Amino acid sequence: MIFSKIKATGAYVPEKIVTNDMLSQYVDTSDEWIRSRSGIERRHFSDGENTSDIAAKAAIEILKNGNINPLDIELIIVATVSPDYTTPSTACLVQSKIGASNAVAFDLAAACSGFIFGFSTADKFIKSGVYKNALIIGAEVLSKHLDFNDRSTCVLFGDGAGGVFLQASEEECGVLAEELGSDGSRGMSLTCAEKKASNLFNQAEEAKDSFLHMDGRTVFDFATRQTPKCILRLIEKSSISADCLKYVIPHQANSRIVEVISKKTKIPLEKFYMNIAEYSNTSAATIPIALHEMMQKELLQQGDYILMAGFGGGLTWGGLLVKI
Ligand code: 4VN
Repeated sequence: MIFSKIKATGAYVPEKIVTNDMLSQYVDTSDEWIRSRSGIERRHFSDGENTSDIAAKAAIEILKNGNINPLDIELIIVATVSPDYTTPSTACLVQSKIGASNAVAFDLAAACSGFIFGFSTADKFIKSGVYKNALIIGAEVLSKHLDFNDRSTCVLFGDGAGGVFLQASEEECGVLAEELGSDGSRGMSLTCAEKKASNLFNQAEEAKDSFLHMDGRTVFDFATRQTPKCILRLIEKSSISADCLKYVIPHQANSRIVEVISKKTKIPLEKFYMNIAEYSNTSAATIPIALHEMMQKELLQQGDYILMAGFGGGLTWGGLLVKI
């Protein structure tokens, strides 16, 4: 049996830090409001770099950390809902920027679950023997889609990129169990950049804007109901008990949601890694940025079991139980 081992991790966030206080000079909000309702203290905003630029910087960091030659990369998946273009894909732009000319590259759109869906997809390519390795990156420049007149949403999101390099391995490691799901019927509660069907013969009215719109209540309720179920099912499916988990890495959407998930799953809050204070919600990038930070802090060692859980736009959810 072939497994997909995490050979290296990496991340990159734009240098520009925007604190809650800085934001409240432009938006009718306050540090107190943002901090108490979401756990966010600051976020990083692009100063002109686009999604492929920050994704490529994260990729270069991953290659450096794993001492990997870009020409050896066989598959590149970029999970993003804020691509530079519809085509070329962000993954193709990254391929070119890092010189991975032997790789096949494509984007995957699953919003906040994108990194989990991408990791799962790459794992199947590796387990089937089709590819021996894969670079999976979650990258978003959400600041370009924020409506700074919508104070309930624009304070919650930021920019960043992170990822992993997976390699075929004979030892039991990588994805040991997974639980992915979608509910398109509730998809309209989180939308970004609608494109209307309009042409010479059928002139639909233009889409109003390309902003990220969120019905926070609905998405919040979804996350607090669906994510605990997903985590409990995932643990049940696997042969690993919750006590054996070193850490849970949840999508960093809101620290209060994580408190609910902890209560409902009876997994102690201390096991949930959180860094939303620093980066806010970077959608597909939150989980790989957190994973890389944990590796750098040496919070994770070979053989440790972790559970990663994404949930959000689509609506989608996905959990992976991974052995480092
Ligand atoms: C998952 C979730 C969220 C999300 C939804 C709502 C929300 C985050 C609404 C109420 C507000 C505080 C903030 Cl749960 C977003 C995504 C997208 O990645 C995924 N915060 N809030 C308040 O308290 O009034």
